[in-house]
Amino acid sequence: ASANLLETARQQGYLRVAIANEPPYTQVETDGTVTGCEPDILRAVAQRLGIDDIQGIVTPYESMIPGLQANRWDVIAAGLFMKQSRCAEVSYSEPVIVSTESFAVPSGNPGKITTIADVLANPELKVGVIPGGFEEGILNSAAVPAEQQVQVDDGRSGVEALQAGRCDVFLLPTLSLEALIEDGDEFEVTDPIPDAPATGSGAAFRQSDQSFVDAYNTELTAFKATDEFTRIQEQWGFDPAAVEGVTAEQLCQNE
Ligand code: 6CS
Repeated sequence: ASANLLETARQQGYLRVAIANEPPYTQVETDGTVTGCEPDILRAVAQRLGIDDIQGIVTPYESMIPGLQANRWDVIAAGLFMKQSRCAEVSYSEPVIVSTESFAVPSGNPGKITTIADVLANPELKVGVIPGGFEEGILNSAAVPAEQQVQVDDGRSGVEALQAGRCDVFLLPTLSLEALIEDGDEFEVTDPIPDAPATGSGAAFRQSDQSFVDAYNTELTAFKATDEFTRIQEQWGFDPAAVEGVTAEQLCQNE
């Protein structure tokens, strides 16, 4: 860990951030600019702390916490949803996003899959999931057998797995699926899954950088009260009201 992340980042002019390139949570522009709801909020709060910019590194979800611990980046801002095991390993800021999970299913949803219980009730049904992702944890907590889980690298690979018939449904955040699946496609996105936990995320730092996290939270609280915070949420299709009054402590109870 850096002796003093705030001083180092101010001097070098940026924070190194792990992202996923999964719109609308995270997105890399063709010119390399890192954007999406969480990076845009991270950049704004970092600037309030006197850090000019952020520098993004695209990495799989399962590598984000190991890479943070190995000092390959300073922060994760990827919609890395809070839960007990992750909160034991990193220090999260207060949440900036509260969102939902859905299934991508064949149009018309012939299998009538709308809940995790539906998946559990049909041992033949194969569900696409990203390894190490929050969705894999939802399936494991519900004791969905490993044989029913098909691992896919990222959102795009999940849609390809559906198209190739390697899985029957694909579990991912609602808004990520909506960004991947065009209207009138052969697939559609279900309503938010009622028996999946609330998905909340904020920036994740090394626990040794707790003094940075404290300073970050002070500026984040002030930023949340601005029109700019609302504008960023709405630009990316998130509901700014969903995170109001929700704390990291609450979201860290998720299994
Ligand atoms: O927290 C996670 O692991 C999940 N978050 C997002 C925004 N997409 C997929 C990933 O598995």
